[in-house]
Amino acid sequence: MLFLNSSIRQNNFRQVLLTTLSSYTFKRRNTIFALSSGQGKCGVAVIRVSGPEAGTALKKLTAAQCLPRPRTAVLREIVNPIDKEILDKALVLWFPGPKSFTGENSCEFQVHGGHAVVNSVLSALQCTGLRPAEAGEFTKRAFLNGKLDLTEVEGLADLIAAETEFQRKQAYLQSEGILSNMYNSWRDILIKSLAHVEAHIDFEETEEFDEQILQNIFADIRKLKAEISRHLEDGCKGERLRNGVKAVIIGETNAGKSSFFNILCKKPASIVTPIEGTTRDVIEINVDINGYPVILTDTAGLRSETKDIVEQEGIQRAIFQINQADLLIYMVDIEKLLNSGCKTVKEYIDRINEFKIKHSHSKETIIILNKIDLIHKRKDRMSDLLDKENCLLVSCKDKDGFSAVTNKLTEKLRSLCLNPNKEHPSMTHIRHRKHLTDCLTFLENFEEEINTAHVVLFAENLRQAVYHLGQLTGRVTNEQILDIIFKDFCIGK
Ligand SMILES: Nc1nc2c(ncn2[C@@H]2O[C@H](COP(=O)(O)OP(=O)(O)OP(=O)(O)O)[C@@H](O)[C@H]2O)c(=O)[nH]1
Ligand SMILES: [Mg+2]
Repeated sequence: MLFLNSSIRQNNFRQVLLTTLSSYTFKRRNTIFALSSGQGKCGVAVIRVSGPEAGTALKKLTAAQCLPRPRTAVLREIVNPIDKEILDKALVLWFPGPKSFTGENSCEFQVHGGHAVVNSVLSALQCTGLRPAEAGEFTKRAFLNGKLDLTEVEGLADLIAAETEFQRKQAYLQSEGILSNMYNSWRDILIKSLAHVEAHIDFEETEEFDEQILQNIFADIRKLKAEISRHLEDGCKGERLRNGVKAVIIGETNAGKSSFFNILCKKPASIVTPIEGTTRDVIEINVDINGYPVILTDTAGLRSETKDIVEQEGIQRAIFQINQADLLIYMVDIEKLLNSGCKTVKEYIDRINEFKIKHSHSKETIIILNKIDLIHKRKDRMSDLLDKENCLLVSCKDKDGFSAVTNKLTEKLRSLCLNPNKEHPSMTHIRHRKHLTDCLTFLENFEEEINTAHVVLFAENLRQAVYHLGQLTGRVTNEQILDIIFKDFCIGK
């Protein structure tokens, strides 16, 4: 029978202890409070309290001898504990730890949402010796008390920040532990393998060791390595969905880029004039297209003949944007196309692409032929010219052809982002990619060592791989990493 080797146990214990000690600072024993609903006038505002004194504070502010039933909303008068003046009548809730969001004793006041009411209750809480919470402190306590791991914390932050339906869906799944479950199952495989290898080291000289066990470990690690590699090769879809797809509108001057941009943004964000070279700066607006987040970008028209140095700078910026883009929207003035004598749209685009835009061929591209209102009589000529798969005909003037544009954009966005699902969760942060890549490197080293039969090196590589997976979920961590993750939360969460 194999037992966890003592050095693994010591290592794990040390990691847990270090994490715990650094977390249980004096600050953490304080009871904290904050307005958890948004700032500003509203119907109901939620004030949250967490820490050992939460129950006492609740009793003082409700002038009550005993606490309400756990997790049951009750209507109470809220008083100033010093002069007993009634501040408001509110719903209050009592959440004894560990069955609370933070894992600590907590309570909630659902007061009327005016500035004066909220401020008076916050001041009353401060009078009882509580201190205002820092940004993300409730969630940090939930993490430190083992209620959430780091990927769940990140999911929660993303859920609060989510602006589109698919961002919400992805963030919700992550906050519910879909990534943690997968990473923890991988970590379990590694820990089991490490335990066996360590046992092999311990018993090798004194006992007969079953070689088959090592062979099974090699097979498990090979399988896990393939699984992690597959997960890493997701084309950054989860990260793109979280951050927004960068869609850059490019093309010649006067093609109608800014007109098109304004229609998709539903506001006149970019200046439109008949003068060539109107747009110079890069203009970005976040838009929601059928649940996908898009960073829509308008750019200066591409032309080489300009002597205007401001426009030249604008063109350089446009080229920079093209290289950053996930999706290019190429605008063409259809009248110019028909007058060009080109046989296909592609030939026309290649001809005007004097800027030899790098990588553009490898990027997802939609070609928009604009100003069809000007060529109605010549429409019959169009069918020979068009690459029907990739060209869309629109008129920004008449707002014609835009439902096809939305459909095409949605189709492209679906392939650029993941449609979040439980079966194949995607990484959403660059941090995940880094730790998984480091983990994989040690698994690759492990495989390379197989032929050398250096069992001590097997163990060291597995230990490092476990360490990097631990960093991913926060089983192994340090204050610096925590500060980076929690600083993005608002106060009261
Ligand atoms: N007839 C017609 N005119 C259009 C259409 N779309 C845009 N225009 C006009 O074309 C001119 C140029 O439009 P913009 O949207 O500023 O073009 P742009 O590509 O952003 O131009 P630059 O910023 O100079 O590169 C303006 O006078 C628009 O009103 C269209 O569908 N039909
Ligand atoms: Mg423009």
